[in-house]
Amino acid sequence: MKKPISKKPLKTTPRVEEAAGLRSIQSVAYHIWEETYIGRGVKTLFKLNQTKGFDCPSCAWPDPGPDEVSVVAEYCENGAKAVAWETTKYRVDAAFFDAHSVESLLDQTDHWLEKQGRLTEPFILKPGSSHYQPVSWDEAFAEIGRQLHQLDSPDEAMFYTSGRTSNEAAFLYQLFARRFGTNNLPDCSNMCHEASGKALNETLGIGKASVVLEDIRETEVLMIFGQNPGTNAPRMLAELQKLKHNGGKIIAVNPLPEAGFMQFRHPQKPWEWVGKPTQLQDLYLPIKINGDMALLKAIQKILWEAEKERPGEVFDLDFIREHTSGFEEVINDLDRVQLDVLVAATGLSLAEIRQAAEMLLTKKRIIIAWAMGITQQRNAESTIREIVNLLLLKGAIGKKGAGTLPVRGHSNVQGDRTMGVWEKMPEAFMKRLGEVFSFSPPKAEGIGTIGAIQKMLEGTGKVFFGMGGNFALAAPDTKVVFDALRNCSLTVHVSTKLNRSHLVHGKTALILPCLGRTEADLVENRHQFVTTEDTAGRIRMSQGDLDPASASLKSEVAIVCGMAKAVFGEDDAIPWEQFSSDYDLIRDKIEAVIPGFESYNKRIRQAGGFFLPNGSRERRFTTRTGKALLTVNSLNPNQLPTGRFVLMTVRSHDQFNTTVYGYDDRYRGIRNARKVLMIHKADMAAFGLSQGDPIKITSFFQGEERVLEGFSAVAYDIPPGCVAVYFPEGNVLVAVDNHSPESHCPASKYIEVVVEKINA
Ligand SMILES: Nc1nc2c(c(=O)[nH]1)N[C@H]1C(S)=C(S)[C@@H](COP(=O)(O)OP(=O)(O)OC[C@H]3O[C@@H](n4cnc5c(=O)[nH]c(N)nc54)[C@H](O)[C@@H]3O)O[C@H]1N2
Ligand SMILES: Nc1nc2c(c(=O)[nH]1)N[C@H]1C(S)=C(S)[C@@H](COP(=O)(O)OP(=O)(O)OC[C@H]3O[C@@H](n4cnc5c(=O)[nH]c(N)nc54)[C@H](O)[C@@H]3O)O[C@H]1N2
Ligand SMILES: [Mo]
Repeated sequence: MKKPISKKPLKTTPRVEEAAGLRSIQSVAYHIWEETYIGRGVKTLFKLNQTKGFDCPSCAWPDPGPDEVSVVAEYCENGAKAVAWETTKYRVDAAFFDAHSVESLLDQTDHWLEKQGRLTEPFILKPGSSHYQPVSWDEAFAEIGRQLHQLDSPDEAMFYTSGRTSNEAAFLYQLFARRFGTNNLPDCSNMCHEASGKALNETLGIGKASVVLEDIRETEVLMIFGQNPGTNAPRMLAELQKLKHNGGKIIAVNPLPEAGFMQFRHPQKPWEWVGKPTQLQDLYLPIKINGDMALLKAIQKILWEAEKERPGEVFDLDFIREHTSGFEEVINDLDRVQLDVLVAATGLSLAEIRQAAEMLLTKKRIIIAWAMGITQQRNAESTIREIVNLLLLKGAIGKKGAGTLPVRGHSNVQGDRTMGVWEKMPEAFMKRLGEVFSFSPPKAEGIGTIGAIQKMLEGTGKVFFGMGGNFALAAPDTKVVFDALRNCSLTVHVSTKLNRSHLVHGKTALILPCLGRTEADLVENRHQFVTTEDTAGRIRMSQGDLDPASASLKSEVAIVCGMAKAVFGEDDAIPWEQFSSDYDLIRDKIEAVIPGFESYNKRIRQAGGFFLPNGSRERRFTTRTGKALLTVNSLNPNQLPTGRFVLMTVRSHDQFNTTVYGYDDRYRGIRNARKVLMIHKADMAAFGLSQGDPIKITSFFQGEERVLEGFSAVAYDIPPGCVAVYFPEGNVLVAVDNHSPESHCPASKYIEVVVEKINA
């Protein structure tokens, strides 16, 4: 985090580059060349997202069905980068840790840490020592067992999950935690789509997307709120292109004009690399940060006025009557709210909003997609309920070409939740888990990410176990999280690569290196495969076939089972040993516990896998009223003292969450730098800032201040009053208590800040 990696000066180009195309192929080639042996890298890419291959470790965008799998690999630039990063030729071994103390590693950048390569064997940092040293797997598991048994209560342990973990490993992991006696299962979803799960469950009875890939091609209008698919779900662009070819329209709502929406060339269709790219967006609405709820309400109000004039032509009254509750209340609210108040809260003009409403007016097949721009907000849940309102008023759910599309992030984050990685799983799941494994799961609700940080700070959270991820940098309030982790008696991380969470550690620390997605998982000479769930709820198998980065790696499944044997003894009633030698046995148990997995082992072996049941796709709304809920959400516009900005933290094109591949944000024209603040040129002028000026950013939350220095100002096409920095650097500014009201999703896109020029 400290040393700048690049000696090259910051460069910006005003032009927003086109997305994908030849440039992305060049970038893929570069990353494969840099990181891996060319044969290994190319072989791997051809196995990506194929029926008999592995699931891309990058995003959770759905793969095409079995009939559509092309002969060419289904990959994108950033998926390829993720693969190159995992299949690297570099290694972090015992000699590496001999040469580098933890203290010296703390001075290195996050890019440098991961760039050192794959971890080769388990390592331990003993109390008071300066260097990690090798430790046997048995000794590592025994240490975990000793420390867990020393706790006064199982609730002093926390078991975090990042969303790359397979269904099989996640199921055993949550079983392990609950068998140990705690529901403390924080996960990356707590910081990601938690608000979507909350608001969708409440209003529609299911917290997942209601659409499948085919729906996108058939929609008349797709609205995309707060998502940058060109970088974070690049394969989505190819679907948007199909939608356009079918005559569909796209409305992009985003404070930034993201390249992916403007000009797209299919990276796997060379004939598109020259000539005119596809302009994906038909209407771009440069919304003020957190202005989305007001926009959604304004659109509904305009549609309602039109509906009153032409009854039945705008709203789907039959659907509303048959399938929803709350209509009267919602239209009364729409009558009450004033359009000019709503418009003012968006930062858009009335004409722009009318244009959006006009595009929706008579349309019946509408999809609304969203991601972190909506969920990491102080109004997240209300905004998502307004998305649902708009779809319900149009009857645009549970039919072809229509519905909700919360685009998931990590490749198996959705599957991990389905498997029970959640601090508050519903009672039916807990009951069934107890029946199938003959034990009493803990009753008390566990803690999520925010709760975990608080617990560690208070000293009642003593053992932090991370199944993947990089909690130290991903969680909000970096300095506070560092203090929290350092307060633990034991921190354990199951990882593929070295990261900051290994260096910001408890009294004792363990690094347990695991196989990646691309690698063969051989148990007693038999290949095991795992399964994952994508954004559209499709379950598929994933099987790597590369030789593992080191012979001492274990699969995540084997790690959970090894730890379980050390903690519960060899004679535990749960057959951990058998589970780790045959993953079919785990799937049989998943089938026994979780609805929708009937004939799991059989159906997963069919090409393309299978879809989980989805009530909202079939207009079965399992809510408290038995109908889809139209809700009234009161407006909560931004109110900032003069001189303050709202800051959002976003991903660059060269990263996967806390993994920094490089220092260029190609699509945004920013090069050789990550410590930049994007700010409107009028705001720059008003605050006396020039391009590249060194600045200090101070954030304010409930009377507290947090400071970030060493940044430069960059003029950018962003609404006045809004500014942006990159995640994870910006996490220093996110107060741990600054989160959405209902699901406690960190508001990492809503941070009040002041920007000041400093003398270099
Ligand atoms: N290559 C790559 N792929 C990834 C990831 C990665 O880091 N790299 N991360 C994965 C994960 S875990 C996730 S969750 C997803 C994240 O995917 P995204 O949600 O696309 O990620 P962010 O960069 O956080 O982008 C949020 C977008 O929201 C916009 N935004 C911010 N505030 C607001 C607002 O108030 N209103 C609106 N309408 N828009 C707003 C920003 O300008 C930005 O375009 O991607 C996944 N895929
Ligand atoms: N300010 C701010 N904070 C954010 C966000 C934001 O937009 N702004 N986004 C949030 C979101 S959406 C998310 S999802 C979280 C992400 O939070 P995390 O999931 O905790 O973080 P990652 O950066 O994805 O984790 C990277 C590490 O995972 C390990 N790893 C990689 N592959 C594997 C594997 O196959 N198995 C195992 N066991 N380990 C592996 C590597 O060691 C790597 O260093 O961050 C959140 N934090
Ligand atoms: Mo995420």
